[in-house]
Amino acid sequence: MGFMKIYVSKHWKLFLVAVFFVTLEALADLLQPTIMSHILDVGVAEKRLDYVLRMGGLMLIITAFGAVAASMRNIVASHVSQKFGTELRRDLFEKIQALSFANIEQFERASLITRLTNDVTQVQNFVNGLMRIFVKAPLLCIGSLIMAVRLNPHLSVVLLIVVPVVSVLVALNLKVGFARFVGVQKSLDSVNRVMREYLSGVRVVKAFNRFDHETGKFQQANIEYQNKSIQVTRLLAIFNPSILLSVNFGIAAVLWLGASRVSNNQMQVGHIVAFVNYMTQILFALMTISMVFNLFVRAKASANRIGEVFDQVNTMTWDANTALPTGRQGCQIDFEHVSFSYEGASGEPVLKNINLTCLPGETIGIIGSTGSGKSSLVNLIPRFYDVSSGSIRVDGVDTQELDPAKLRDRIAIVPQKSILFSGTIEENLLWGNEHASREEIMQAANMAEAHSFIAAFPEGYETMLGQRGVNLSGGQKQRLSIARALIRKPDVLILDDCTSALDTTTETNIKESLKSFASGVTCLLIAQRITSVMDADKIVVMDDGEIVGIGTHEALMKSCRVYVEIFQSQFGKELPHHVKAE
Ligand code: DGT
Ligand code: MG
Repeated sequence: MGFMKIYVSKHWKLFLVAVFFVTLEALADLLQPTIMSHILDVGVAEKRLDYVLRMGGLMLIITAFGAVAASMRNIVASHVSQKFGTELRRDLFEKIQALSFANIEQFERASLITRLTNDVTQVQNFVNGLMRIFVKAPLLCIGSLIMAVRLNPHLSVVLLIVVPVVSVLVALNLKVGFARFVGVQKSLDSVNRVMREYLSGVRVVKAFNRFDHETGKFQQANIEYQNKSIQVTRLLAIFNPSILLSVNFGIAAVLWLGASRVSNNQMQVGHIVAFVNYMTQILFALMTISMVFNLFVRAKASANRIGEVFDQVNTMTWDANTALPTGRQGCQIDFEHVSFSYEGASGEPVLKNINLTCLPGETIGIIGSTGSGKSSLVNLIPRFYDVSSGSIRVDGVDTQELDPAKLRDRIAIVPQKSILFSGTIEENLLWGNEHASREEIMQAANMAEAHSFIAAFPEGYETMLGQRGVNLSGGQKQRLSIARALIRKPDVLILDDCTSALDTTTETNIKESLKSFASGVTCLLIAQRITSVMDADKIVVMDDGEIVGIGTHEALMKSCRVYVEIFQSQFGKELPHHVKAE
């Protein structure tokens, strides 16, 4: 909840303005019953019409005054709470943006979305409520108490019993409610998660006819959400009427006590009417308090969840003064005894003791069976994750000391799974370099064999892509993400299995263009097909998280069993006689 301080310090002035108007409004409400009692006891009892009219006029003026104050506080409250909500959402978004993958993986994606949307709204609603009714309720409650006691101390005995009973009820409501509201929020998370998973995989769900299964999953989450919400509503259904009942008993007691006094001529009717009026105001104030407390409980649960995100300390640190040496094309990358696990130092290592040097301008092919750690290896270079032990040096600088943004400026990556964003093709390509000219874009698209299919679209480079580029084929997406990387003119180019969806002719063409492009660029090329990496300067063979061979194709054919096995599985040749089968 510590994060709230920032916003409090930002908005407290306007908040006070709202409180000022609320106070005026409450004062107006508090004066009415007393004036009413005067009208009854003086005007009506003594049959003085002019007095009744005068006092009636005063009541009208006070009401108008209260109404103006009410509109003012509404305006201020809406303004402050909207602004607060927007700022909170923006800051939370920026915080999430700045977190490392390791940080983000501590939260489920769906829960991050609920935190950004529903949780922020809950807190915002509370802030709004705080300024509109929450401040008014205690004012009215205490004010009515004072006015009632002043009006008639004898009747106030009733308050002595009713007020503590109701306070206990409100407190209990709070205590029991909190855990339940947290539960409701959690189950809303699951509904979102199931929905998200379903929507992102909707084609596969339909293809495998898993509709019933998914519906079942959704129903389960949905019903749990329903049950939790019902539990909370039930709780409210018990507490609110009990509060109502207690106060109504109080009113009955006032009428009963008052009636006996009036008949003894010890009290005037107007006092009883006013007293009952004050008690009703107390009742409504208490009901509002318990309602706003529920809002508070919900907001607190939400604020805690938002706080959890704000409290994340970025696992990635760097030294702002460290920079990569400039003026050289192509970077040297050194892996020294690198081990890595996705679950932190204690987890099962995905990479074990990796030692590898990529010289500037070299093209390194990486091959190995699926799950052997190829993608994990290259993802360490732009510091998507930090190594568990060992170090990676780019141009001699340990990446752990480098600002990831500076590091990533020099690197272009074509991820294994092409990810594009909604927008035009051109906008997507400009991700590589926002200042690229049309010529440069077309040149890169040409190299990536993408120009011809883009030009074939009626709107060419202006063609709109759907979310994640759904309106493109897998191969088209791959070629666009290659072009996007080339536009960047990087020092290090990482191609993670980027030709898997392309036919061999297209792949060969791209490789030819890359050869001229990549001269001087350090290029890491992951591939499944040996032909894709055969002519690399160096081929790295990965097996189960380890490097089992580094060398040229010829050298590996002689010395690396795993490489030969991959070769055989792709070309079906006999084991060359000079490789000893182990
Ligand atoms: P591929 O792309 O199928 O040819 O396989 P590689 O060689 O690229 O394998 P890689 O590096 O994606 O995965 C190596 C191991 O790491 C494998 O056991 C799965 C695991 N792994 C990969 N990505 C993640 C991740 O984001 N989180 C966690 N916890 N584990 C991951
Ligand atoms: Mg991979």
